[in-house]
Amino acid sequence: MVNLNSYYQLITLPKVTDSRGNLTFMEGNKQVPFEVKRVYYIYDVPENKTRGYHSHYDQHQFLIAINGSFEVVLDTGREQCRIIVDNPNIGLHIKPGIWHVMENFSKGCLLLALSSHEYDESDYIRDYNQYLKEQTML
Ligand code: T46
Repeated sequence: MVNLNSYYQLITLPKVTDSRGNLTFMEGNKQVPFEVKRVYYIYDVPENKTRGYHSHYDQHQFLIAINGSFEVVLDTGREQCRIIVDNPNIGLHIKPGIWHVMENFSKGCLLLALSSHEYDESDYIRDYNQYLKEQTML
């Protein structure tokens, strides 16, 4: 049985502070633990709307709340946890194989996502029962 903790990691990014403000940076295969193939961002999420409800076969995601906050529920079918993402210099690395839901987006939240793969719908499992079935076959 694979442990829930092995599916994710919170990574603190560098933060360069001087009298002009803060600067945070990240590079693929360095602070971001995979080669970055795609960037997307999620914003203007209406109050109480939720997103995600899928797992990936191969893709890694690295999620940052550039502004505001959101929460991610991670679920293996056996274990669940909730991660609050609310700091522009802390990224959440979500590995493949974990069901994830994003919720409780704050007003004005800007979620920046880096992905290890180009967009490919066949990499998604969007049916929870299918996900559970595939988990039990592991
Ligand atoms: C993930 C979480 C954290 C594209 O055409 N290209 C893209 O690169 C992406 C990300 C999405 N799309 C299309 C696919 C759907 O028709 O945009 C539509 C909305 O995507 P989705 O419903 O998958 O969005 P979320 O917020 O539920 O999930 C997204 C990522 O898709 C997913 O990989 O892990 O954010």
